[in-house]
Amino acid sequence: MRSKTIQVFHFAALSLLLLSAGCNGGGKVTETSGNPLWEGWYADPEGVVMNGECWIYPTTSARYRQQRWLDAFSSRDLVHWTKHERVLIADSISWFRQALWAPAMVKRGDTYYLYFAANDVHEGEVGGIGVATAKNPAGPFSDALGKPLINDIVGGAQPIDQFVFRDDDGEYYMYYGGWGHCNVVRMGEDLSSIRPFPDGTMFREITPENYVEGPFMLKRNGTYYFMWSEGGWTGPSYHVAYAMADNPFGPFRRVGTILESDPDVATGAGHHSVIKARGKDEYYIIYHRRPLGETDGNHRVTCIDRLVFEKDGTIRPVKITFEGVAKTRLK
Ligand code: FUB
Repeated sequence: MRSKTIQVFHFAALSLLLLSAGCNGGGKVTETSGNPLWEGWYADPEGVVMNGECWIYPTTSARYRQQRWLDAFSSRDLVHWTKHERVLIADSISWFRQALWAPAMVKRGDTYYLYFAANDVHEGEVGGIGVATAKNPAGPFSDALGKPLINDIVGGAQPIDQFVFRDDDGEYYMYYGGWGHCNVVRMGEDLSSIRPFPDGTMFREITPENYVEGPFMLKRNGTYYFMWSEGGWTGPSYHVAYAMADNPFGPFRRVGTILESDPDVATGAGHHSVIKARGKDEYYIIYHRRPLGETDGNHRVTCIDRLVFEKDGTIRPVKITFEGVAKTRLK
């Protein structure tokens, strides 16, 4: 089944357009994305720039049994977004029971690899991290293996919340883990298997202090920035912290918090990803948060704001906004 593309109406952007009219002093209206980026409950957003577009793959934030598909969203400028419905559906995953979570995306050549977690797996059950492939970022994605890529619980890490990072030497590493433990594995040539590290081990635990879930890795000016979510995702205390290292395996010593609730804007800001603007040292953090007054754990919306590096290489705590970001060109 081909996924259907529909234009997303920008209710937040439009209202902010009116609010911000004339704010640049030249009488010209500054158009921003608005936050949330679109209507609907969506969490754990993986933002990735491909072919000059930003694609966001979020979790459908609903009860576990209702989490049976993934939608995606694309934009050329971070302001106008197109929704691509059901790029991956549970019916195409033979081992699926419930809880399709936290996608991660890699494009290599003309193939798109969509990593997902399914089943909220526990010891002795079938589930964990799977991989689906397609020739189009909007799918339809097909389960590549017919079984999980990582099913076992290694070192206490629930196999969920995977993020795949490509290092400058061409190696791909997958960081993953819930239940307060994070592992890194080395991806095989086919990006659908894992292979041993040079020392023969398959899994390395890299859990930093306070880590809960949602790992993300970014390399900038030779420094590895490892980021993760802390607290409980159903509550207001959920937030993001980071560490810096000179290699992809750490040790990752916690530097500080970079994303958290703002009592005037939203609560439970976490489970994020980061993208970079074209040709500039400008970064954007894509994350979910809970609107003020909402208490349902699944009432999470996807947002974007600027992520700024200080001159000394540390990360400035993010100011979460209702405005979101202005138009930008992407790489
Ligand atoms: O949406 C399901 C789960 O919520 C994710 O896997 C967690 O990281 C949390 O954000």
